[in-house]
Amino acid sequence: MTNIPAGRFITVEGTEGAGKSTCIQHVERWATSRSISMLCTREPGGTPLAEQIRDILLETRTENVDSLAELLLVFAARAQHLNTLIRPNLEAGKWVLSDRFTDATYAYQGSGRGLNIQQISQLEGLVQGSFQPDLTLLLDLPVELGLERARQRSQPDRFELEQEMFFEKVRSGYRERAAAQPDRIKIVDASKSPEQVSQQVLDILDQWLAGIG
Ligand code: Z5A
Repeated sequence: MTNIPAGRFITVEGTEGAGKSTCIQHVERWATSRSISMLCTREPGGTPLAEQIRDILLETRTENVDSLAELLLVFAARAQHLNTLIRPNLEAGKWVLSDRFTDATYAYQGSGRGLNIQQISQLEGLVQGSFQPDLTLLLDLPVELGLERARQRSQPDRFELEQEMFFEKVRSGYRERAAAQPDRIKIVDASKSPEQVSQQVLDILDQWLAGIG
């Protein structure tokens, strides 16, 4: 039997309609089956203040949103989320699972909006120090397929109104990060059937736990 270490931080990432919500349910069930106490949260958001910032970020508006203003709002929400929810729970020994984290900032604000990666990295250092997720599941699928899935679901928010090219850049940004950090970021082929995606997620979790337990 694998020893369960305390306080691990897992994130789930992906482009539009990748199936993060479904993946999160798999991770939660996997954790429960191993008696792991896990807090599930999301970005932007996760605390009352950060959720208010999320609303500001996602709301469709006629005013053009400056990309730097967007970046600073993302990190403001993250500082609150990290310092008042994520870190205290990890320090108490709980596991934390977040629907998106800083890889999303590199992908959306960096690759998607074209903001300077050095500036993102500086803000990351300011807000997080050296703090990083222990494991990131990157749900990867062709942009067109994800948008098709997402369209069947709900009214588009401000990000979802972007053109396909924006999401192509976001996808490339994510894949480049996964290639650069293969130990932490594990790619899941999210174009497969729900059962096949679920199996990939469980295999990654089991292998990873065996490596750290
Ligand atoms: N953002 C940012 O810009 N910078 C940052 O630093 C951060 C975030 C942290 C909100 O994120 C926005 O914030 C996001 C990036 C930006 N904008 N966008 N776009 P979000 O994560 O809350 O929003 P989202 O990307 O739109 O996620 P979502 O709505 O939760 O989508 P999802 O969870 O990936 O998809 P889903 O709801 O699980 O699945 C979509 C549909 O596909 C649904 O009907 C499923 O039943 C179906 N599905 C799922 N899996 C399958 C398979 N395998 N086959 C067929 N159908 C499937």
